[in-house]
Amino acid sequence: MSGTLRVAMIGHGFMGAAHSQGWRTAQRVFDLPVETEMAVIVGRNAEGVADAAAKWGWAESATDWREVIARDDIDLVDIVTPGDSHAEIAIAALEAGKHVLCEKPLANTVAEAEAMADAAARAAARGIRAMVGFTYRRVPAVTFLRDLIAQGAVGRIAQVRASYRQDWLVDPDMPLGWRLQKEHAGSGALGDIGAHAIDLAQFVTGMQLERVSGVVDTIVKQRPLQGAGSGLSGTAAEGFGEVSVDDIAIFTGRFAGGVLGSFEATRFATGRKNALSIEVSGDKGALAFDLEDLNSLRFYDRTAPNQLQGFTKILVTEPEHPYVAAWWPAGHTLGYEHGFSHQVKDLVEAIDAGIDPHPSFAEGLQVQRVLAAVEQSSERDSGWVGVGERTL
Ligand code: SOE
Repeated sequence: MSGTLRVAMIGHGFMGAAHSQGWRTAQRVFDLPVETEMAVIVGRNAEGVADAAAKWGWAESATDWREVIARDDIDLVDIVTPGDSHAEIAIAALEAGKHVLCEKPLANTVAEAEAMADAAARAAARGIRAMVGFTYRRVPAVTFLRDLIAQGAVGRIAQVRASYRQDWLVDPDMPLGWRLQKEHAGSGALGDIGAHAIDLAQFVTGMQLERVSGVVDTIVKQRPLQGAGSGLSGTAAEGFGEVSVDDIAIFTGRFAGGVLGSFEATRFATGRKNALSIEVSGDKGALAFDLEDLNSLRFYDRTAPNQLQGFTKILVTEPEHPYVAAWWPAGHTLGYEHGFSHQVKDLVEAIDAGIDPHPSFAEGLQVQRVLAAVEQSSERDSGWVGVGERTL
């Protein structure tokens, strides 16, 4: 690596915009140990990717990711494509000696995720780092919630509730974008947003899911084909196609140590736009977070005098809170995009320090195993499935 970390980003959809924001802003806000350079953005559509480069601040655009990965003047590859290409690109990049940041879920299947985790382990032995983009870990209120739990604020954990609820599929005219096609996305609400809820629950509690029991369902089975645009912003064209993924996933999970968790991932929660929420209940108190109110936490202190008990809203906007000091004066709020800058900061610092960043590909693989186990439980039509039992 030169004194500068030269980044290539593969993909230029919604996540491309979000990650670009992170690369552009992190180095201006945080005192990073190495400079970062937005060297090249890659996409199949030459015109579209050139526009993205100009708009988001990439020095160059290109259409062939293999050529870009082979370049000596690239140090890190950021993968923001749909899940069906994560494994191929990430493994090739790691083998070419590039650090990798890969969007979630890590892959579309457990087998792919295993191959990626193996490649990351081999690369780590050569000082090459890999990280998966579960960005919500880096919302200051979430990181702070994790810290509070680790410090014992809720005491002994008794129960965990995690859900990620959206409503963009309630509209039957919403076209059949790649997120609704199994061959591109792997699964539906389960992998796209349930993966975030799983990662968050395991991250904040420090406990891993060992068994799950759940059910997935598809409410609208056919949708208009997608015409212009792509992903979440595509428009409908003539004709209909089959939805091959779940719209809703609901499951219970047993963490190591026996604690129970309940999970919900849905794109049919009418009125819930982007509600990722988690609540952890313990014998000393409880902590809750909701992405729709992301600058705060709710804390219930069971050790307080009875007459003072009740959930208290903590504003996570102070310099003592994780990441916050670098931004605005105390009391000023942050939003969705800031997690992407925090992700860049933590990744760059880990690379510079020569340590493996988190969430690692091994952690991404474990989430993938949970997703597969939920699907298997649903296919069996009831009952617990061990995480890791399904290998595909
Ligand atoms: C769409 O469901 C989506 O953009 C997800 O793909 C992201 O992972 C999530 O952060 C927001 O919603």
